[in-house]
This record gives sequence, structure tokens and C-alpha cells, in this order.
Amino acid sequence: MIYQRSSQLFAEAEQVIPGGVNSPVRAFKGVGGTPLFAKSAQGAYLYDEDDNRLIDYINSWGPMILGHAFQPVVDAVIEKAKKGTSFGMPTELETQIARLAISMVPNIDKIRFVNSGTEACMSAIRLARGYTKRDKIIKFAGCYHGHSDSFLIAAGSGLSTFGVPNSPGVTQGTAKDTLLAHYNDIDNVKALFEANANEIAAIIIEPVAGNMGCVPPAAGFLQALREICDANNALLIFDEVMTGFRLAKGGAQELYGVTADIVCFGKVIGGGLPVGAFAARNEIMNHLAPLGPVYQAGTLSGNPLAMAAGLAMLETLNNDTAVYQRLEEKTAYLQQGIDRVLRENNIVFTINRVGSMISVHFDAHPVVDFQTAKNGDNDTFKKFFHGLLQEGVYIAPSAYETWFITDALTYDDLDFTINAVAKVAQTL
Ligand code: KE4
Repeated sequence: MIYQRSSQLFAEAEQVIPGGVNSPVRAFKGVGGTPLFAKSAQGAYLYDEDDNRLIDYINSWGPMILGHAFQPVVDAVIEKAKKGTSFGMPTELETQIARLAISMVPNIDKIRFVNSGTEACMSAIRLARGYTKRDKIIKFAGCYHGHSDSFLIAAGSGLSTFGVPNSPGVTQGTAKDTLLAHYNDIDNVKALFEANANEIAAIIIEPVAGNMGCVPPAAGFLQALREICDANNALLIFDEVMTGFRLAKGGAQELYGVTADIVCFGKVIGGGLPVGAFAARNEIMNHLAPLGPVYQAGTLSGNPLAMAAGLAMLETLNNDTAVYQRLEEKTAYLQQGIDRVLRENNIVFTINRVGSMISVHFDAHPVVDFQTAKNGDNDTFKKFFHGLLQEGVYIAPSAYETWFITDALTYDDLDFTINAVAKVAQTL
């Protein structure tokens, strides 16, 4: 495959956009080489600017669960655009998608729409702090909740329990209110609560982590977090930006049967347009402006085009009783195929999967948290990524990302992918 046009476009983009991209992960820094530029996409296939056809396993990092250019979404956006693109006023459409989301997701009475997953998670911790009148939050190493200051935090020194900034521009003042825990380590979480008694507003977690590869919660871990929060009058926030409407209609809450106090959404809920959201029971959501004192706002929040896309997406998922079973079966088939061909080639690997989230790690040991995710052989991953790209299969350009399966994939596409993995495995 040639990438001449993408390379040329990247050189031009670098002149006017920092790093040539509007989001760092697109720049291929994790795998080397120059990023591809998308020209168009349809269903499971993405066409780059050199007219290469790629089977897409990124799917815009999750939203395209039903495939690119999904007709009901496209039609809804076109129809809505003809009537105006933004009003800065409430519209009936927002009530319609709010009602539908609330009917699909357990334990939420109200939802507030924003424009990104970052905004959803940022607003959720502000709401939790306002509701509990406490300042500190616990997040987990390897979990990503967007680029709001409170989340760009690294582990502090061994002795301290609070975090330190992991980006310039984040202040110590902000970092001290974020405590960093180890995913799947409940004793570590208990120790943080003991060391910060009555100061912790909330735990925020990806109930299935997707930003260190796909890392499932250990059996009972989420329920244990629920119990710790109840015992300490803290809130449990599920960041379901990735898992929401993907793992089940009701997301991870439904899949694991664990109740969160606030749930954050993004990606699928917007059908590919900029939508985030956060939701909770009335007792919590009624603290939000203009009803309550916790301020949160947005010029384009509830934008008609984005709401039209999201509503078309959620209506399709809500009405198709078999879509999640199909996604489960397709992803299991892919996992079994990749497992078989990597074993046949004596490759050292482990595959993590929950539903239609899957990741391949080049390490023999189980990947259960950020530390074990970092043990993966990144040089092998780079060869794997570029080898698949040459075969026409486009996976996430980082060992710390998850593949997102779309229902638009056929079993022929899956067999093509498995065969491509078999070819690449011989070069690793
Ligand atoms: P956005 O602000 O990028 O819409 O959402 C932030 C976010 C929040 N929570 C979770 C669990 C997320 O995965 C994300 C964003 N995911 C990344 C992919 N790992 C988006 C890709 C990117 O940064 O360009």
C-alpha cells in the first residue's frame, strides 16, 4: 500500500496544526510512520486519500458501532441541517433523546448533554464535588477520562497518596485533589479512603478500561467499589464514554449489574457527531444549574444536528434486540481466529475482550492493570500494526488502545482480518 497523498497532506497539516493533527493519538507517535488521512468511509470500510480500502477497527474510536455513514444517521442530519444548524435555545429533539437514553440506561432520572467525553467527565466530577462538598477524587492509573486538568495526573511519590501533574499547565493545586489508584486493586482503594477520610467526593472509573488496551474489571471489583463508596458517602462515577450503548443497551451497569451514581457518555451516543453526556438520579442532577448551584454550560450543547445523529443511533440500537448478540458473536469469532493463528506462529501474546471491545497484547502474562499493560512488547506491536496496515486492516495506532468492532463487519471481513494476522504473524 502507498501513502503518498497522506504523507503530502500531513506535511501541509503540520504547517498549520500542531503536530498536524487535532488529537495526538492520530499522529501515529505510538507506532511510527506518518498518519493516514481519511477521504471517506462506508460501513466497515475506510478509504484513505491514496484510495486504499481499509477494514476499520478504530471506527472513530468507538462511535461507528453500526458502521460508517449509517444511513438513518446521515438522513437525520441532512434533514435537520435544512432547518437550521444551531439555535442556542431548547428544542424538542433534546427531550426526545434524553427520554430514550434514560429508558435504556439503569439508575438515571435526568441527563445533561455536552460536546465531548472530556466535558462529560469534567462536569461529572464537578457535580460530585458540589453534591458531596468534598474536594478529592480517585482515578485509576491507565484510565483516561479526557484532558481536563483533574485527570492529567500521574502517581505521586511512593509515600504520598495524592497525584502530581502529568502535563505542563496542570497545577499542583489541582493535582493534590486527585488520588491515583491501581485498577483491580481494591485494597489500594481502601487504603486511599483510610488516608483521606471524609475528603473523597467520588471514584471515577472506566468500568471496562479501554485506554490501556481493553482491561476488564476483576470479578467483584466494581461491586466492591460500590460498597466502599456507600460506606464512605462518596459517589461512584462510571465513565461509560466507551462502554455506554456498546457493551449493552444499558452499558456496563447492565452488563455487570452494578449501580453507579453518575454515568458519563460519549462516542456512540452522538452517532459520530460531537456529543457527550452525564446522567444520574434526580437527587444528584437537580444540583445542576439553573436548578441548583453547580454551574455547567455550553453554547452547542444539545446541538440539533448532533442530537439528530444521536437519536437515530440510539433508536436503532434500542429497536434491534439482536445487535449486541451479533457484536458479541462477531468479536468472539475474531478473537478465536486471531488466537489460533498467533499460536500457530508461536507468538507470545494475550488477548483481552469484553463484548465488542478487544485488544492484543504481546506479553504472555495477563493484562489486568496499567503496569501489566506496559509490559507488552511495543516493538512487536509496531510491526503488527504496520503489517496489518499493509494488508488493508486498520487497527488503533497504539498498544494502549482498544479495537472497536462494528456490526457492519461481515464474517468475510473477519476471515480477511484473521488471514491478515496470520500473514503478519510470520514476520514478527
Ligand atoms: P473525548 O473528549 O475525546 O470525546 O472523550 C474523552 C474520553 C473519556 N473517557 C473515555 C473512557 C475515553 O476513551 C475518552 C476518549 N477516548 C480516546 C481514545 N482512547 C479518544 C481518541 C482521541 O483522544 O483522539
